Amino acid sequence: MNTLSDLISGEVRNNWTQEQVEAIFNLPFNDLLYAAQTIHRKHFNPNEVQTSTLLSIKTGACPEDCAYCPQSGHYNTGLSKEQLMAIEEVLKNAQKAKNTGATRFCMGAAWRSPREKDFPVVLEMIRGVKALGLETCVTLGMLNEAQAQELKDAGLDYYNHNLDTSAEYYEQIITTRTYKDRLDTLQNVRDAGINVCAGGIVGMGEDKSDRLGLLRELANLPEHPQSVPINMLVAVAGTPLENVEKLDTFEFIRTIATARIMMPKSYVRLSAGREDMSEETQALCFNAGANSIFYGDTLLTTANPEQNKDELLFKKLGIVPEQREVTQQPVDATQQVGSVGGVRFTNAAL
Ligand code: SAM
Ligand code: DTB
Ligand code: SF4
Repeated sequence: MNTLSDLISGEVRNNWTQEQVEAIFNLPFNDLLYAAQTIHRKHFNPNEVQTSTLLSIKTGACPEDCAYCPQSGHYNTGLSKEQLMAIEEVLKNAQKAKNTGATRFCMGAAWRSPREKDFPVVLEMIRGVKALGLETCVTLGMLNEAQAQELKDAGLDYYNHNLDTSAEYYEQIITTRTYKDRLDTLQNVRDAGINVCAGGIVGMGEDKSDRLGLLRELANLPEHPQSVPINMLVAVAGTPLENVEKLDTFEFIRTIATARIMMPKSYVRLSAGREDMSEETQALCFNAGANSIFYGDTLLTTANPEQNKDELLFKKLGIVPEQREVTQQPVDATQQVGSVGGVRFTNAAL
């Protein structure tokens, strides 16, 4: 039997029950934030936030039917479709991101899975971005074992692939690929030795039990994802979720805090949805253990707070962007603070 204090002890576990997750999530708000912040401080500098910049390298006309996504070809969101971006254009954007202080460059493609003819181009982009001294992340849809291995060989640091929601709610959101497909891709990424970036979206009309279920699925993976993006739905006109009821802000903050407690050593990213969040909400998310953001004026196709707004917020909160030194060492995915993904941390704020 686990007592409540066992549940919030910060032990790394992969066998959470729904009841246990619920007990954490439903703690009085102050107790929840205190527990999350206490655990956070055991593994991270509480005044540092990791910054990643996103770029859509192939936009729109996606064959999948993800109900939240402006890039799905199933819905008319008025998005102009684009072909795979030229390598030079990607590198120009990456250099710009580096100049603004981002430490990771994430390239996203609106694909079900990468096509054979495009894949070598993406490998080249990864090599090029890495050569600029940035960490690399891509999100390209489903991967098989061989593709994961090729990405690893090209030096990829992180692969983003989200579970999106609970196994139970999933079919309300996507019908063109299964939950198991997603788990299989995550396994291929993990087996190739690439750091896993996996999270989900809240505010899609799901129940609280689905938010708990998403966190349970993520924390019960064989290894906790090194990076856990928690997205607040960006409701885009033309998608089936356009008019979904907004999620209460405290439910969002509770989701972040519960993720921090259940996956103590993972980076928890306050991801999409910041454009509509007050500074105070974001500050509470950092207090709840979020320690990563997307940095730059756009996410993939929707708006993100402008860089100077984020700089100002960081200044007000005494937060500094986490500095990383890319070493080109082979990936050691042991989730140790100080060496995640072959990257050494230099602790700027200490
Ligand atoms: N096509 C690839 C895939 O889905 O696997 C990669 C790109 S996809 C846009 C990456 C993730 O962005 C999705 O899994 C989803 O979690 C998130 N996302 C997409 N649209 C969103 C929205 N409107 N609001 C919040 N998150 C969103
Ligand atoms: C993630 O979890 N969120 C990012 C990233 N991974 C690829 C994407 C958010 C997309 C929001 C909608 C858009 O801008 O198109
Ligand atoms: Fe396609 Fe990814 Fe959007 Fe789904 S989330 S429609 S797979 S781009």
